[in-house]
Amino acid sequence: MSILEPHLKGSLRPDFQWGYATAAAQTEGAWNVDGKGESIWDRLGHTPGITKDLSTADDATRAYDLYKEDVALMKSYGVRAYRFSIAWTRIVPLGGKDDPVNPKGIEFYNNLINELLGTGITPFVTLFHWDTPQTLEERYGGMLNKEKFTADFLRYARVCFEAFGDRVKNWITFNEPGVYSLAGYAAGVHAPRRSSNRDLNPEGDSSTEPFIVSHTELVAHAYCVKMYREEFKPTQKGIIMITLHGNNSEPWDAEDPLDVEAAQRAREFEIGWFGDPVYKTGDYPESMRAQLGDRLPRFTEEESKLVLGSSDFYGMNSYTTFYVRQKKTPPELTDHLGNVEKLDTNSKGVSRGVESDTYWLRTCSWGLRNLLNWIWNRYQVPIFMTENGTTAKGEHVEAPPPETVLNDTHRIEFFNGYLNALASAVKEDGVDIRSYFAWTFTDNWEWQAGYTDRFGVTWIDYKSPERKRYPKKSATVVRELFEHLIAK
Ligand code: PNW
Repeated sequence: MSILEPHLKGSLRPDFQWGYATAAAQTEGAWNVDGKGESIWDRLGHTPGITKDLSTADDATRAYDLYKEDVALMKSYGVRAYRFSIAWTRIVPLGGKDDPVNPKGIEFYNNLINELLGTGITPFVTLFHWDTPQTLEERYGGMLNKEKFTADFLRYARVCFEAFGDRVKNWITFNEPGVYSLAGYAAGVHAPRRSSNRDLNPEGDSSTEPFIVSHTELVAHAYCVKMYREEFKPTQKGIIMITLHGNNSEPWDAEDPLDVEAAQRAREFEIGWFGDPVYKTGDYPESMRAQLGDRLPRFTEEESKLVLGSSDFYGMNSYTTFYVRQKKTPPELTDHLGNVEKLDTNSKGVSRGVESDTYWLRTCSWGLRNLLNWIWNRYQVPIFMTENGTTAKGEHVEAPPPETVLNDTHRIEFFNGYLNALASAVKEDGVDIRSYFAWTFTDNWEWQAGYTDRFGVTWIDYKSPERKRYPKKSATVVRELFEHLIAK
């Protein structure tokens, strides 16, 4: 059941945008249909023994074929907006600036956008949600090559602005540059699977590459925004931003100044890494430079000027909170967290929250409110929440899913807690929040975890050819919450 707090009624602005977020590689399927090229996630999925359930995203939820049904279902969920990503390899199959554009790819997103607008749903479009063209990875190492990658990305973005910008007014350049670089180049578990761990990856260097790749993302983002603002915004009049990941960090022992400092440093390593260059200083946080030295790239003067102020709003993805304890040993070369441990309980034994079906994710709604305040105080930029949600245990069952699965109380409690925390941050703390996209619309392909992590408010029967969709109760609860929280 939804928890409608009387004192929070109408606390969100009347034009507050809400809906669900998805990504192309996790939902579309049709991986090689209608001229689509191969992405690094297609390659990963097709490499034997890599994904947790040995699955591929070849068909995923079949959102490419079923987009009309999906838009209708979303409409029935009451959404005002939908955040999806464009697959670069559908638009430019080989990825490069001189490679041909695929008209079938343009046609698909035109159809999707028109279907949404015709239904009264506002599209929020992400240009890059991790699916780098495989060809670019092979040609020059993808994002390890800043100059070449930026040029290719700009051309792809230009094609998108030209084709869709008459109707798309909300753009997101990169989704979570930090998760892309940390999971792909530090841990080496996401595509393109590089790290210093030779048991896992034949190539890579976790002590340098994550920082190089993130630098490329920031610079490519900034040039993309410059292009949009100069060439498209005057006529198209849209907004453009980057979406940053960031979980909340709290001190393990709130009375220990070292842990208090450690929690602050953890937030700087995770969030300030991108937030400071874009919204605050045009450079990386001092704490990162102090620990990483020359392994952290330096912005040229031109880059720094371009990056600072390059995002109209703060695009924010956040899921959970960790307790953070200062490490007593000097930082290792492969450390990217700020020399801290991230723990499930604090010094008093209090848990960071109820477990989900995803190892890193626990429910902690007060943590979201703290983090919203931290971001607002540090950057003073209005926030668009672009992702937040959870998995729930016990949803891996045979179809048809029983009532106990569709009545997804864990997810319902998550959304009740987080949305009331968000509304409290707006109403009581004065944080300026403009949107909320729940992750996610339907269960989907959770990257290397395959289909094992079900984040959807819609349960999917992966065994049925039509990937039959079953609404979970949380879809209704989210709607009721927003009907209550948004001012009329
Ligand atoms: C996001 N973490 O990734 C992505 O944008 C989505 O594509 C993904 O499906 C979703 O969250 C759920 O995982 C994250 O470890 C991955 O904190 C990991 C973390 C956060 C976000």
